[in-house]
Amino acid sequence: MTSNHSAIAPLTWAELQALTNFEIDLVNGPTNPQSLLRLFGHAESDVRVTLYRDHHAWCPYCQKVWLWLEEKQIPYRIKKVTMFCYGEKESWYKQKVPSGMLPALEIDDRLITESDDILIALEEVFGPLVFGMQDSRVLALRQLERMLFRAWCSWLCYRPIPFDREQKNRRQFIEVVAKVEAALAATPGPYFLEEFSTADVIFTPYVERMNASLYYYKGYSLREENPRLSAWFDAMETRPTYRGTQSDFHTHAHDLPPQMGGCWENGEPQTSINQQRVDHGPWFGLPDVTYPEPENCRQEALQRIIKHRENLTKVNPADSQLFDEALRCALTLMMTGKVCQPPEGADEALRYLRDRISVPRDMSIYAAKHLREALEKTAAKAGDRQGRPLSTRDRRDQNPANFGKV
Ligand SMILES: N[C@@H](CCC(=O)N[C@@H](CS)C(=O)NCC(=O)O)C(=O)O
Repeated sequence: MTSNHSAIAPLTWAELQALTNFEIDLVNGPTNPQSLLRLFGHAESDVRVTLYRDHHAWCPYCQKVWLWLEEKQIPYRIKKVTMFCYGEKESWYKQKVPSGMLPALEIDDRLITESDDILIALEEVFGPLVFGMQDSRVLALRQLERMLFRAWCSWLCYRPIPFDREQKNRRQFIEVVAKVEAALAATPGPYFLEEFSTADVIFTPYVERMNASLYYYKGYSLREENPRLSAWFDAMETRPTYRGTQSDFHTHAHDLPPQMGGCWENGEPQTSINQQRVDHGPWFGLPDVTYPEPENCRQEALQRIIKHRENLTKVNPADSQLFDEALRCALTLMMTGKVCQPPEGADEALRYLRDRISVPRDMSIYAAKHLREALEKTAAKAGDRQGRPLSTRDRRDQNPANFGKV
């Protein structure tokens, strides 16, 4: 393997470490996927709730319960479980929940499954999140959310045969979106009811996944084409709770196919443009986020890579030394703006990682954008080979067993 060193050598790991002091308080600080205990200033002895959710911080039904607990600031523990498409389900969890389905929640010694039942049980003990799950207006909105979900699945996940089915599915989805726009317009603020409430929590997981998947597979920008939904997304992004759970287009576009049993792209020119953008950048400016970028997101990305660099090296198909040097080139660029010539083969190695950054599991949305950009710019200096393609059947390449399971 030959190396084509330029005048600027990549920083060493020690030099890189000196450039970040990113740290958050996992127990009492902002919402984030790494926490295993959340106290919100309470004592540990106050904890009555355990949430069982996926390692990957991807499961939409888990996001719903997660967001609710964070909004209500209920002290809770988190136990992480592997989803089938990422790896082996833990046997201790199968003993507790034989179906292996997530989320599950314990309040004191009572085990509850099914996300809506979980929210109802939580309300019984801790009170509603402004409006309760059984409130007549929330019930109507819950039905609307399921209607939107079904219209989305019909459009995204079923093969469009006969050929006019695609247009029909699109029309049907847009008709339901019009009902959602009308529901949002029925109150003066940006949320579904007079103030942020459980109704917004109910819509969050799938509206986020719809925004990503329809942009990528259908060339349709839900957030940009619908003013009320756009204002709703903006309002959600003012909430640190939502920011902590928020994913990006790349993660959703490539995690949905194995979960949904396939996503059908419509082959339209706008779809190809959007796919190119989500997969190859530029990632800044995509309608997956609009709040102003926090100052320390490069430091966050660097800290997360440093923490997992040995595991990242082990799972990368490239030679370890090559990957180590290539990665330091990318991180040097991200932190200093200085370009280093990466070793030969860095294009495949770095793009392998670029395609496997999972948001929010690995880092927050802006940190991931900076990292993807630095990996891509550095890879481009080595060549145009892409990394091993992502499977649409499973995501065992993301097996949490390879990452110390946190
Ligand atoms: N109706 C259930 C649906 C839960 C569900 O479908 N969970 C999926 C993840 S999104 C699951 O646990 N699948 C098993 C697995 O992937 O391991 C609820 O609302 O909680």
